[in-house]
Amino acid sequence: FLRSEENSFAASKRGSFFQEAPRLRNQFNSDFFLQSYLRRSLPSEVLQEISPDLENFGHRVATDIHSMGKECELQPPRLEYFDAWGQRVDNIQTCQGWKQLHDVAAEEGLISIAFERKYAQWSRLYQAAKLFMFCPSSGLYSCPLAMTDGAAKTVEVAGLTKQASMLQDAYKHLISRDPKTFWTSGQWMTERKGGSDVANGTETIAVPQGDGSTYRLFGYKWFSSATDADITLTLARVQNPDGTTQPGTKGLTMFFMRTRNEDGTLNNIEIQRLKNKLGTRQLPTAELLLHGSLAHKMSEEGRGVPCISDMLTVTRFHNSISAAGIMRRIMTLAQDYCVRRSVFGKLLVNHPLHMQTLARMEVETRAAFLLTMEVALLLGKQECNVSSDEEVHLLRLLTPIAKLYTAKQSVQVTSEGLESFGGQGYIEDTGLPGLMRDAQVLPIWEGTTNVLSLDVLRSVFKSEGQVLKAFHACVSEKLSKASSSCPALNSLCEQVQSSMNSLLSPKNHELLSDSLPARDLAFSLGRIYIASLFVEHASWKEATERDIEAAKRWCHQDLTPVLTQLRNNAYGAKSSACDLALVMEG
Ligand code: UCC
Ligand code: FAD
Repeated sequence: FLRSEENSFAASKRGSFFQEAPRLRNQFNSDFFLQSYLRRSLPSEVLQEISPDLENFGHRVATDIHSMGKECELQPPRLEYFDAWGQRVDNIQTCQGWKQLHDVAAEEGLISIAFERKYAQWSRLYQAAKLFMFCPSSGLYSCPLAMTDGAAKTVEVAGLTKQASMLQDAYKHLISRDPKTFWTSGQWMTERKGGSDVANGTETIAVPQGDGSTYRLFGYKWFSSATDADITLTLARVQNPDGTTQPGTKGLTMFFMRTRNEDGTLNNIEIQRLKNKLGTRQLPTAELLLHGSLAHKMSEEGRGVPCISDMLTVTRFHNSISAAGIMRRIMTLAQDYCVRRSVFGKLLVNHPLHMQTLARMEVETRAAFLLTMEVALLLGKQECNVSSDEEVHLLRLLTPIAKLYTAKQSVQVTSEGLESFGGQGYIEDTGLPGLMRDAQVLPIWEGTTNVLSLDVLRSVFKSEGQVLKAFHACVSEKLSKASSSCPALNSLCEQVQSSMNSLLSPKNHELLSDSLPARDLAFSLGRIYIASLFVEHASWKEATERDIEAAKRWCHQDLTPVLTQLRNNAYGAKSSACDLALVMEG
């Protein structure tokens, strides 16, 4: 036997090698791409003014905010149905970290920045940069914030000028920087019969109280993520005097509701149960019974869906920010890990095959970031009334495209990211699996991939093709500017232009008349637009060789999968029948 001091696996010792964990550094200072993008996109005086805040926040999301988020993961919400004396209370117990994140959100201006508009049309980009760093550390507090932002926007658009002081008051709370007065909002749309098909799925009825504005709601909301919110926007069918309601989308009206009464009790809401979910466990997602909840009509009768669409635009934008943020986070950790982990005699960073894998993730991450920030710029312009008609159309088209594209990327990149840590990537205590579980919801909520692909078609039809004209004009302009300022990009720009021209050629208009190609079309539009953003960035005066390389790599993939499928006859009736047969075989 070896003497115990020579045996490194004696009971009192656990071996001498311990792998260093990946380190999370300041998420602003260490993000080269974020910094260079902001330098290019913001006026220098704006950047100079907001940089100290971004730097400070980049530090916080890697330190104290990160700890709060971790606590939310480790101590998920619990539902207490009854108090000690048997009274039904339906209290959602959340951890200290969750409560602190509420205060952080107010103090850091995560909502207010967008509405104060101190930096005019760049305010949304400033907000997006903060949220991008925040969401992977936020313990999913980013979710109620998305809905709060969406509610503030909807109240601003629908109510501030003409409606009651109640809405003006709510607006002040939603955009407050004071934690004591800051409110969050929910968005209660989904019912048992339908989350996508809200028009046919909504069973909730609104019984008028006789004053033309207040109603009592009766129904069952099947998913409510911000159950501990102060207010919510929701849909219901107004009951006619004879007890009937109008079916379909024309029967839906949007309502504003306080979740609690003045005395703190719930507004005739019973929390039936918390959902047991794959991820997003930090969130108190619940099923709610509304049994006479007092609500205020906010839209015109029958205009609920178009009215709540203002909220959807903002929450879908947040979804894209979260997707891009989660991708950046796993990338940054994988990048750090590859200089700490040695395998087969050398560090991971010295294994070209490993670096090829990470480089592919990096290109996807940059792509998601560029597309999301483009939406931020367009939204900021629209809100400051400085958009051209073309930019308004573009915002309408790119919002669903960015949501559906980045959500799918985030699932793929977080999965690859976990693998880049080997077995450790699968271990809960590292905090890594949570990123993947949380990413998996991004393509589902706020409209699934197919539903958003159909929304892309909706935007085309509704604008009589103007959104595609705007798309073509904007991409062409970016390409032509890029190739004249950076000749090295000429052939790349020509290639993208030609892909876009083929895609949007009149002979392909049939693609827009059917739902079957909708998904591939949306992905094609997404890839082409991202290509134009890559070359735009690569042609900037401070661009690096890596920016040009990233643009090339992006453009060398199939930019128009819809045309590839078209050539393969994938959208004919025969192919459709085969789809059915393949899926249902046996
Ligand atoms: O999932 C949810 C919350 C999760 C947590 C949030 C986290 C956020 C990110 C944070 C990350 C950490 S809340 C539930 C979300 N639910 C959805 O997204 C619903 C998905 N389904 C759809 O989007 C459908 O397409 C519907 C419900 C919009 C379809 O409704 P309709 O009524 O059947 O559709 P119609 O008939 O085509 O449209 C009715 C009207 C039309 O206007 P008018 O009447 O003027 O012609 C449409 O143009 O609504 C208009 N409209 C829109 N307008 C429909 N969609 C839009 C749109 N996107 N933008 C503008
Ligand atoms: P379905 O509509 O039944 O979809 C099933 C499948 O059919 C999907 O793959 C979909 O893409 C596909 N599909 C649907 N329609 C079409 C079509 N026309 N053509 C082709 N394919 C189609 N909702 C809220 O209102 N508030 C919340 O706070 C909220 N929080 C949530 C939190 C979590 C964690 C989750 C998972 C969901 C939450 N939701 C919330 C609900 C969410 O928005 C819905 O689940 C989502 O919109 C999908 O609706 P559904 O579940 O009814 O699926």
